[in-house]
This record gives sequence, structure tokens and C-alpha cells, in this order.
Amino acid sequence: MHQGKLHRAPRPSCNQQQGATRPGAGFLHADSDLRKSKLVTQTNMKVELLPALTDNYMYLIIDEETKEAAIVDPVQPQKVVEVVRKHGVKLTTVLTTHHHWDHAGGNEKLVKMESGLRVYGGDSRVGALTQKVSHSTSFQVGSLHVKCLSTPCHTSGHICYYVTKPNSSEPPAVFTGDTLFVAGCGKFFEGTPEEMYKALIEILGRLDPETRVYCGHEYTINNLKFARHVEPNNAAIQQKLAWAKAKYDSGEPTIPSTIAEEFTYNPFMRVREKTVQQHAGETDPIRTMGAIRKEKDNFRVPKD
Ligand SMILES: N[C@@H](CCC(=O)N[C@@H](CS)C(=O)NCC(=O)O)C(=O)O
Ligand SMILES: [Zn+2]
Ligand SMILES: [Zn+2]
Repeated sequence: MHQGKLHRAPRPSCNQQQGATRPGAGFLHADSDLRKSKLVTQTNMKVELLPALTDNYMYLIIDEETKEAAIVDPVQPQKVVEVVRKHGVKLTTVLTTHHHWDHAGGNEKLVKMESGLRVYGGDSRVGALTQKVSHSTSFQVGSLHVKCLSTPCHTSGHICYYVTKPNSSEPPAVFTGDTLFVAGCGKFFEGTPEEMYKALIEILGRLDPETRVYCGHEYTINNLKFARHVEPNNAAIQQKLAWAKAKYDSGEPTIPSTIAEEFTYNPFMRVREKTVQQHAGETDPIRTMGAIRKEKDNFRVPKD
């Protein structure tokens, strides 16, 4: 049983403008408490995955050299403050992927709880914004280097954050919000198939293939069921789905993946493949992108 076990609560879609502390939000917390956090440890950088709301993730990024930290999409500020205390690090930076309430809805409260925060984002609609960024804007979090990647489509101001440690052999990390999910992508609320093609294939697709992908939601199982519908004979999809179901059953995240892996099972990263184009009845990758996104918008996810 994979359907409805942890994700049973009804939830608003992410484009609705709501406060993260709206009345009646309590029903979401039980679900989020069943989901385990996870610490990814490298020599230079730690990433703690923090489940939030029903299926969102916040990410605490720690620079091991300076113990300075950044938080990605802190929709539940109280949880963030607790984890920052637990690690004994100095939180200086908020990285906001986009203005939707389930990502940016905690910013105002967090800046009241922790003073002196720099709040980055690519859209004036982001709450408590102090640093408006655009494509290739770069800055440091301690000794870590952060490069902003503009990926408009889900929203017009969407930013992905590419984090590296200069002169390190360890893999980089990219925080992709609602642009790239494990095995899927965000809905095209404010953009076109051409823009998502550019985001997924030309920007994210050209990062170091070993880059770890940290996305905004735990949608992996549903995404892989759609991927299987698009490419029924793709063994990478079958394998990843079996693995994701096992993870889900133990409450563990299916995140991160890598850019290289995404090219093997994510239909939106595979729009140049004949199999995906044939499914869409198209011969052009951008038209294929538009067609499969439209199909997924109306896809009824099977029980298994
Ligand atoms: N289909 C989503 C419904 C929620 C939704 O619309 N999520 C937004 C991000 S907040 C989205 O872009 N989803 C991508 C998709 O459904 O493929 C789910 O699996 O729960
Ligand atoms: Zn979202
Ligand atoms: Zn969104």
C-alpha cells in the first residue's frame, strides 16, 4: 500500500496564496511527523533534509569550515530554528526558490525569530526579500560558493541554487524547488514548454552529472508512475520505482538523486529520446515537453 498512507491529508495546490500559519493547518503536521529527516554528510558540506507540511522539503546547508549555514525554503520556521540550535551553527542566509506559500510562506516569521538574515530570491513576490538575484548571481555562505540559476516556467521568478566548495573533489548540490523533481518537473503556471526545456536540458542538464539534486517536494513515486506510463519498457524507471516504494514505506526521503540519474528515468529530461517523443506523438523536443506536461496535468495515478 503506497497510496494514501503518509499523504492522506487533502492539501491546497502550491499556487494558492496562503500564510504558512493559516488556521486549520494543524492536520498537516501529523503527516510530516511520520516522515524522517536525513543528513547527507560530505567533508565540506552537510545537507539536512527537513520534511515540512505534507510533502515539502526544507534544506539546511552547513559549511563545515566556518559553521555558517543557509536554509532553503523555510516554510516551517520553528523547525528550522530547532535544527540550527541542534547543529550549533550560525544561520545567515535564506535561499528562496520561488514565491509560492509552501516555499516562501515562512520567510516573514523566520526573519523575526533570527535577526540579520539575508533573504535571497528572484521574485519581488518573495516575502522578506533582501537580496533580489538573477541568472548567474553568485555569493558565499561561509566558504561555500552559491550560483543562482534562473529557471522561469513554474513561476516567472523561479531560482535554482547551485552550491559548490571551490577546489573540492566532492559532488556539488543543486536546490531545484518546483522546477526539477526526482523523475518529474513543476507545473507550467507562468511559463512555456520552451522555458522548461531550457531550464531542464540547457541549464540543469549541463551541470556536473554527479551533482546531487535536492528538490522541493517528495513526489517521486507519483512521478515514476507517470514516467512508466510514458516509457513502459524503461528498466531504470521500474528499478527506481521499486526503490522509492521501499523508501516511502519506511518513511525515508527519496532525495537526493543526481543529474546523471535524472536523464535515465525523468521523462521531462528525456524529451530528446525517440521513445518519449513517440509516446507524445511529436518529433520535436519542445513540443514533446508541452505534450507530456499537459498529459501529466490530467494523469490519474494508478494504485501501484
Ligand atoms: N500532483 C501534485 C499536486 C500538487 C501540485 O500541483 N504541486 C505543484 C508544486 S507545489 C507541482 O508543480 N506539481 C508537479 C506535478 O504535479 O507534476 C501531487 O503529486 O501531489
Ligand atoms: Zn511547491
Ligand atoms: Zn510552486
